[in-house]
Amino acid sequence: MNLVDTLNQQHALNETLQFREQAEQSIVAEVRTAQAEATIALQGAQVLSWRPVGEEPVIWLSPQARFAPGKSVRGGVPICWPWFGAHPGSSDLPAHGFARTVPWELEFTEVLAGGEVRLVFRLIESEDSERLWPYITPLLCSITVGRSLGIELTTRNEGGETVELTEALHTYFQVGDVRQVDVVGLDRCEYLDKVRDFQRDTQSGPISVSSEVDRVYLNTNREVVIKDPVLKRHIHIRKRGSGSSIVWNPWIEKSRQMGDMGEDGYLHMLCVESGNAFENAILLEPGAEHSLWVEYAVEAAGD
Ligand code: TA6
Repeated sequence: MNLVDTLNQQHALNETLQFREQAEQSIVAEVRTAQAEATIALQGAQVLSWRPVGEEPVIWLSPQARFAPGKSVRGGVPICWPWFGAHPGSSDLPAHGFARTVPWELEFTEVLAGGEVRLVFRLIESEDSERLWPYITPLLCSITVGRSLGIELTTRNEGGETVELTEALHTYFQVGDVRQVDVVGLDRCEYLDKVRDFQRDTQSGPISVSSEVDRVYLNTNREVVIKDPVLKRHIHIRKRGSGSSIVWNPWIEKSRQMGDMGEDGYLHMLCVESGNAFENAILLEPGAEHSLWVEYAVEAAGD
């Protein structure tokens, strides 16, 4: 029996949750309920789509996203772990760690009392991953699909030494036109501006996008809201266990260089990532556990 059949036999929940092959060796879970639809890839436990019933999709996936084993997928909610950004010690190691490009095991699925569907995935360690990260730190990702989308990333340190961890849920949100969007909630927050060689600055008022934006906002646990006048909605981004919020849009030239953003893709996406990066790194002592949690919700809004 192939893996898709095994998954459907062990974890399918009638029409609510089914598994299928999305592309060559890329298996996805399809969630369909009265509240929402979502697609989640087993590689990286990566949410690829989420759409509450009656809404436009909330999570953006590039029309040129490539699905191949070991390759990151442009869009959705890539999990950056156990480091965020460039590897602190070696530039030839993959940016944003390896969690998003390795297979995960589906531990269990359930339908919650409120009708939401919950899936819990566990990262599968390997000799390759242990070479990159020689620590015993099992990683779980719990994804709850309903009118809101909840994601919790839990790292447990089962080794004998303290580990320094950086991480992020690198979420691509779909917007009507990024040039007309305002991002609020980070006013007066300090940030590192990657576009200006990580120069430190302080946010003044809402964030708007009219060129490449790549900022790591530090020491903030605040809720962030994407105000989208084209789609006439606000996307609320709540988080716990996260000291950093990263705002990124590659704009025109960077998109062209990346080659998998699709024609004008940058106009319809905005990353607001919740994580622990730079000085917000997590020092996880032996026996300790750390969870990063987010919840995304959409509210109709005329402005
Ligand atoms: O989170 C923003 C960022 O670090 C940008 O600097 C850009 O590199 C982006 O992530 C995408 O990274 P990726 O490795 O997915 O192409």
